[in-house]
Amino acid sequence: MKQFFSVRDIDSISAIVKEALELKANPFAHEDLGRRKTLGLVFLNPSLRTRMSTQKAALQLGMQVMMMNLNQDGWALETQDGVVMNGSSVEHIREAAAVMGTYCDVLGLRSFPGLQDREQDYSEWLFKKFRDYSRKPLVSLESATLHPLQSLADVITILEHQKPGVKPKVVLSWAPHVKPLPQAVANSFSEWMCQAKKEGLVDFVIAHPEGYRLAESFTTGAKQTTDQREALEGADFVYVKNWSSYDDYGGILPVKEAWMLDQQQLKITNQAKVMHCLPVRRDLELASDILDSSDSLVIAQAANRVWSAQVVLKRLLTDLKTDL
Ligand code: SN0
Repeated sequence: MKQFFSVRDIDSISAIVKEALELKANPFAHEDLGRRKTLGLVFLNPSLRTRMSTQKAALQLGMQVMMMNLNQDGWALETQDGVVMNGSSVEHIREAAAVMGTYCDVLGLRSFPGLQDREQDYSEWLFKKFRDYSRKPLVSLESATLHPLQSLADVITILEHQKPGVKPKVVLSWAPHVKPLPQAVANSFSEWMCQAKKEGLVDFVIAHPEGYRLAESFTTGAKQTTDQREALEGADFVYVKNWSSYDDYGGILPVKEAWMLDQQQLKITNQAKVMHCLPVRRDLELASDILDSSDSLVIAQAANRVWSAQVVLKRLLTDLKTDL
């Protein structure tokens, strides 16, 4: 593996989940693989789970880890070419990424979308520039359009908690929010679920209000509906997540129906387990009585972030070794 940006960077979901569960059973089995290798985690936006789980995963592989909150601690970054830097930006991404590439063997980058210009965000220009200028294998710690480490942890959690012998019905259900959030978590979950469906592992439905459809490139193969009730019927897993509009890009549109999942709606499901990537706003996105019940998998999901990061780092490190 040379980068981890999307589901397209892996061959088989069942194979990578199996490998992740082997690491979960035996976290220190490869503690020498990352010896004398350095991981640099670069953040342009806040993070709790990604930061801590990826660091823990790297340490368990014997790596050294450096963190950089580039927006807070670094020089003001210029990301555009052809700019005379006589304003507030101090350092160009060309030099900043290249320098960090000389210090690190593997890099990770978190960068949210601006949510102003859809084409620009969906071109993933920042991730690509950082990858190209750093000249090192790059892991997405959530980019403008995708969050693959989260989705891998989500698939691990679903396959661990599924009822034996039945193909689970998984529903991605839009939730209300007060702020325009990226589509990244939803796009990414959908992309991974569509691939899991192809591998015969799950059935997958997306439920969202009018105006909230996701980009087609990430939803091919998914059933989509604006009827939340219909989607929830017989569901085994409900993944709750807000995203802003893709069509009315970055917008928050008026929604008449009550989309926040609560115990009442859960009754239509097949005793579904409820998922959310966190952070979650209680009683806005998801009812606190669900979060506080045994129906919630949110902590198990967050715990599995370690194994999703560790399997990805393990594969990147293995390829570094074979390059030598
Ligand atoms: C991010 C998102 O992409 O939805 C990160 C999720 C892992 N979530 C937020 O920015 C939440 C912000 C808020 O104010 O609730």
